[in-house]
Amino acid sequence: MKKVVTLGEIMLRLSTQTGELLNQANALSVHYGGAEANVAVSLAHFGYQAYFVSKVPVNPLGIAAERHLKSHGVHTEFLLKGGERLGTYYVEAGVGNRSSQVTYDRKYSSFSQLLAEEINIESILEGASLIHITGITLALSPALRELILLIFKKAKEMGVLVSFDFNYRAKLWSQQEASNAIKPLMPYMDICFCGELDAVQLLGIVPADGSLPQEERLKYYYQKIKELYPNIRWFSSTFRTVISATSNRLQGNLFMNEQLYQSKVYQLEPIVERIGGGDSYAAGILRGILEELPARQIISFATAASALKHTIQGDCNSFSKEEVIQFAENESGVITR
Ligand code: KDG
Repeated sequence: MKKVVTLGEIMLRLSTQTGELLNQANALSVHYGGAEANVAVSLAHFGYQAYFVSKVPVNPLGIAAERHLKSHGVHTEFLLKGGERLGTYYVEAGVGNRSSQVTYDRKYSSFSQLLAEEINIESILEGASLIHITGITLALSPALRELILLIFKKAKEMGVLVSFDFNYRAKLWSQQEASNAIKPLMPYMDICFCGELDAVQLLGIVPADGSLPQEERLKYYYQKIKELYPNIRWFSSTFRTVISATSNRLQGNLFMNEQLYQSKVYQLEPIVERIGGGDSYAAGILRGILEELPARQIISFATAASALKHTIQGDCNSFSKEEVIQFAENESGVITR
């Protein structure tokens, strides 16, 4: 079983019931989430030894966050204990034409106060096949930005694949701040999850001709980024055509060996929960790359994993590799458990 590592913040998530605003709620439902934690959960369900590196407080919420990870089979040996609090976020469920809203309450969280010297980089990377980080982690502090640069450099020395998902969150930082933080990391990446807006707004790529079909534009952006950073071997993202608040079309895109591969299009209807769809997708791509699958299988598996995530509550996916494969192969788009 291959070792894979993700590093980021795990948060308590409190959400309203559908049809209820946060300022009306008398009860909130509890989930635990965080982009890199969600990826670790998916990878554990796909059969990897997934390690999640983070820091949680010594209190019942820290214990609950660790219990969440362990219940999904994620290894928590590198989960540090201490600091002030567990980051929290609130989700006001969307309905009809009103989309869902996220409110962060994560300042001074144990993870955001983490110092680079608290992490033994060599030991977290020892024996690992891959490390995955997202832009959310970079947004949280200068010390985390410094740590991630050190980790990426060491990973390259140790032959560990480096995966990065832009995951830009406008509520956490400006485009300029994100651009300044992400650009120095680009020369270390092997796998990059980014879309059109990331390419233009964060990497400064000249916008593609808007009259080109979406896939041609994406190909253009990936080629341009690859000219600047030839080290990146895989680029990926999804197209989500928004039909309504409860229905979308989802298609995965993978650019490798100078070619763009696309999955079949899933009609997601009804959508139970969108949060974590991108993380499930990323984990699916990572699994395909680690298994050295052909491009079409990689993209088919990842998009199916993401489509399945939209059918369940919470931030993370708990479908097994076999269930995702069954779903991907089933033309009717139905899964039986
Ligand atoms: O990708 C899903 C994440 O956005 C969610 O789990 C919460 O990590 C999170 C964040 O910072 O928004």
